Amino acid sequence: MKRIPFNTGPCTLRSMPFWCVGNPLGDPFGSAILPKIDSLEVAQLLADAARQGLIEATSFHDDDLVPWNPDHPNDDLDPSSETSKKLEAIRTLLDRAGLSTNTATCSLHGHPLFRRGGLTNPDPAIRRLARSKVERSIRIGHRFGARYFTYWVARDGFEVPAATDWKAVYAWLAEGLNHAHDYIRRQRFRNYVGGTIEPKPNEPRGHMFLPTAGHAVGFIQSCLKTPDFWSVNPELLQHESMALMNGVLTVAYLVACNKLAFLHFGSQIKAQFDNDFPPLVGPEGLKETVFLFHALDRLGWKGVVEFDCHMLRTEGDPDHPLECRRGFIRHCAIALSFALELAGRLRTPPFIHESETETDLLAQMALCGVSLRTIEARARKQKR
Ligand code: XLS
Ligand code: MG
Repeated sequence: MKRIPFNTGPCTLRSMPFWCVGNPLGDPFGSAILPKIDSLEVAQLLADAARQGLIEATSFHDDDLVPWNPDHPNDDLDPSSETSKKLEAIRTLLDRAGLSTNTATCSLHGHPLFRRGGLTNPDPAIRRLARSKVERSIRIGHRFGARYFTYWVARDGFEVPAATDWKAVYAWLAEGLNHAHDYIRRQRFRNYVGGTIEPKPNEPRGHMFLPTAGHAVGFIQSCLKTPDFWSVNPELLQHESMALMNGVLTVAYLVACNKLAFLHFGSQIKAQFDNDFPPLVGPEGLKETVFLFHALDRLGWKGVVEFDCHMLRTEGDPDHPLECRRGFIRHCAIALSFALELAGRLRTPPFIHESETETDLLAQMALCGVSLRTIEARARKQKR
């Protein structure tokens, strides 16, 4: 299989997380299409993709790798536990394929115990449990040499404003994130270059407490003890588009604030609930995606592009659950290279024309490999 070039422009490393490859393609109105596969099988698919030159890194939630039992929150510390053995087996597979770990994140969304949130759960016992699950995720991330610890806002939000303790929620959130930072420092886990916040505006019903990149930066600067430790990983186009934000502006803003850690990358129909289309797939988003990479290039930002999307439900093949997942990884890699290639075409001036309309049209012509001269020549020919 041909290697796919990627290391042009802003992208230094491509990461494909466990949760994207393992995803069984259920949605609120339809059950899973693919059988769930074991984390070792996912690791094997990722390792194969790395050998084929499609990705260089991965990421995971704790639960993507090993199950969590609230009665044994420190099982990973016992080298003879099933958890430790499984983690080591996965690590060996990834190491042998040369895959590094971009970020470790804690699943505070899946387990029914967290149905009223994780770090902002109104029950202090559940908040404590959430913090201990964060600690375990941080330890797992350390084992894999993860560069970041990520907090995705997940179910920390509200469905009923009247039932929300507005005086407390942001203090709880700050307490939880400060705790994550302190734990990393106390344990002297030097693999972590920092923590990231991944904002998201809503889930099918709830509003989330950190809806956009702007909210996340404001929270980091004003409410957290160590603002320098924290930055943001926006999910583009998805999460910002859900709130009708523009991804180009989001990355430019985050770079200006020195808060862009890495990208979560996929595609999205504006104002819909999280589509998680693969990059460039679906009915819209091409222009925004290309201009987003173009902006990053002009700003001189370089970093990890992490896919965060799912294959189309129509492409889930229950009879070939591994093959269709391989295809999905390859499509993501192709889409990223395609977007970078198109963004590279925009580098050629002239761009800043007196007319903004002309600037936009010329930029898009450069993108599509069409020149004004060809269009005018064709028009002249038709007249004759
Ligand atoms: C969901 C999020 C999630 C995070 C990882 O919408 O994108 O997948 O990125 O916790
Ligand atoms: Mg994401």
